[in-house]
Amino acid sequence: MVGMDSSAPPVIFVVGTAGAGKSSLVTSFQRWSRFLETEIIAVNLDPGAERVHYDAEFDVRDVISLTEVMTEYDLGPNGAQILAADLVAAQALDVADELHSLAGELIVVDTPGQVELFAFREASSHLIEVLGRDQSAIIYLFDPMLSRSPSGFVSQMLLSSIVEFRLGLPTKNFLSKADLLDQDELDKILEWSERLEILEMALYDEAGGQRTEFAINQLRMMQQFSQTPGLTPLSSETEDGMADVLTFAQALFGGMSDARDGFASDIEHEKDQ
Ligand SMILES: Nc1nc2c(ncn2[C@@H]2O[C@H](COP(=O)(O)OP(=O)(O)OP(=O)(O)O)[C@@H](O)[C@H]2O)c(=O)[nH]1
Ligand SMILES: [Mg+2]
Repeated sequence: MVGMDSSAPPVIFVVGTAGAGKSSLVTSFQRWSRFLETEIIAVNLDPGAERVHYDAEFDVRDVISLTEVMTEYDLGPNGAQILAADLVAAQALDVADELHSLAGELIVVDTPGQVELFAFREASSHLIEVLGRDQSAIIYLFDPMLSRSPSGFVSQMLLSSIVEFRLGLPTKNFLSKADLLDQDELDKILEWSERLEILEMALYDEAGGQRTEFAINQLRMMQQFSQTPGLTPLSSETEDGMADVLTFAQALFGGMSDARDGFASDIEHEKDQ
C-alpha cells in the first residue's frame, strides 16, 4: 500500500436509485480487482438485500435483521430500513474498528436502493465521519433506462448533486449497465453529459412548457458552477469502466498496489470537493 495511512483504507460508497446496479458493481469490481492483486474490502450496508454475490467482509444483515426489526418495533419496511440504519450508526465505531483491522486497499460500500435513506439520514453522515471523511468518496450510478430521456437524465443529475451536496464528499458519476444501450444511445447520453447546451435543446424537443423551463434553469445553475456530470460508462457484465473506478479512487487517495500502470484512463470531469 502506497501513499496512505495503512490503518485506514479509503472508502468508496456506491450510491444510486433502486436497481441501478450498485450490488452488481461491487461484485464485478471485486472480481476484476483480484486480477490486479488489489484487495477490495466489500461492505454491504443494505439490510434489505436478498442476497449478495460479492465476498462481504462486513454485512449489515449479520448485525440486523430487517424482518426482526419490523416485528419487534411494529414497523413497515421503510420504517424498518430507517431504524436499521440508525442501529448500525449506533455501532459505527465497532464497524469502523472491524473494517480497519482488515487487510485491503480499498473499502467499497454497497448502499440501499432507497437513495434518500443513505443521503438524508444522519446515520450515514456519522458512519462517514467514523470511517474518515477525508478518506471517503462517492460513485453515483445513473440508471441507463432513465438516462435515455432528457428529463430522466436531468433528474438524475439533480439527484446526484443533492447526494454530493448533502454528504459533502467527492462524487463521480457513472452510467451503469452501459452494455444495455446501443451505440447511438450511449453516444447521445455521453454527449449530454459533456455539453449541457445539447441537453438543453433535447429538453425543449422532449416537452417544452414549464417543466422544461424548470429543468433548464437548473441546468444553467449547474453550468454556472461548471458542473457537468461527466459520465463514465460502466458495465458489470463486460467489466468496461472498472479501470475508471479504480483510477477515480487512486486520483483521490493515491497508490493502491501497482494496478495503476497500464490502466490509467482519464477522469478529467471528476468533481473535486
Ligand atoms: N446487462 C446488465 N445488467 C446489469 C448490470 N448491472 C446490474 N445489472 C442487472 O440489473 C439488476 C439490478 O442490479 P443490482 O446490482 O441488484 O442493482 P442495485 O442497485 O444493487 O439494486 P437495489 O439494491 O435493489 O437498489 C439485476 O438484474 C442485475 O443483473 C450490467 O452492467 N449490465
Ligand atoms: Mg443492491
